[in-house]
Amino acid sequence: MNRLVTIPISHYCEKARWALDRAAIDYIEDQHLQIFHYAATLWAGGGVTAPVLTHATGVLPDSNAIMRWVDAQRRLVAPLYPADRLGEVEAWVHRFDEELGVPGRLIMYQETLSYPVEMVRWIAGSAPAYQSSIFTRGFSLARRYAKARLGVSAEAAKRAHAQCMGLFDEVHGLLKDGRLYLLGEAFTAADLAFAALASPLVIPPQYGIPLPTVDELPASYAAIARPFREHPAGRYALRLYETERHLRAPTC
Ligand SMILES: N[C@@H](CCC(=O)N[C@@H](CS)C(=O)NCC(=O)O)C(=O)O
Repeated sequence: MNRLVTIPISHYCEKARWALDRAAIDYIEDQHLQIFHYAATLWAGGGVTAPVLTHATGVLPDSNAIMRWVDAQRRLVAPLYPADRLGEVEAWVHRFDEELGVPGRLIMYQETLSYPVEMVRWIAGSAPAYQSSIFTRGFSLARRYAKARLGVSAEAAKRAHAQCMGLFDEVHGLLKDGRLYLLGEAFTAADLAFAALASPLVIPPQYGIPLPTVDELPASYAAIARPFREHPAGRYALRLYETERHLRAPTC
C-alpha cells in the first residue's frame, strides 16, 4: 500500500495529498507532528522534510516528485503536468514553493506560536496523542526550535507579508483576462500548488485536515488572513478549494 508520511498541517504535504486524492490513488497517511516527523521521514527512506511517499517500487521525498509520480500513474484528461506546458508549470510550481510556501508558513508560525494549546489543536490532525501532549508540555522548546529553524520573527513576518502580497498581485494579473485557471483552460500543478501553498493565508474550509475558521484565529492572524481571502488571488485559491479539492479527475 502507498504510504504518505506527513506533518498534518504542512501545506507541502497538502500538495501531495491533494494530488493523490484527485487521481483517486489509494494511500495511508501517516501523520506526525513537527520534530517527531524526523524519525518517520528518515525511516521511510526520505530526508528531514515531509511529505515522503513510499510506494511499491520506491520512495519519493518531495511534494513535486509526488505530483509528477501521480501523473505517471493515471492517464488524466487534465494532467497536472501537461506535456505542452511543462516548462511553465514547473516554473510556477517552483516559484510558489519558494515565494509563497516559505513566507506563508513563516507568517503562520509568527501568528500562532504564542498560543500553544490552540496551535497544537489546529496542527495535530490525527498524529499520535502522545506527540501532541509532549509538544504542548515542551512548547517553549518547540517555539525556540521553530524560530531558529525557520527564522520566525516579527520583522521576518513583515517581509514575508509583502512578498506574499506581491505574488498575489502577480497571480491576479494573470487571471485578469478572465481565464479559468492560471495557465488557461485546464487545472494544472501550478493551480494546485498555488491554492495549497496559499492555505496559511486564506484558511480554506476544504483543507485536507480540519482548520479553524478565520473567526477562531487569534485576532492579529485573522486581521492578516482577511485581506488575503478578499484579494482576487485569494478568492481564486478559495474557489479552487471549493470546486477542485475533493474532485476526482476524469481519466482518458
Ligand atoms: N521541497 C519540499 C519541502 C517540504 C517542506 O519544507 N516540508 C516542511 C513542512 S512544511 C518540513 O518537513 N520541515 C521540517 C524541517 O525542515 O525540519 C517538498 O516540497 O516536499
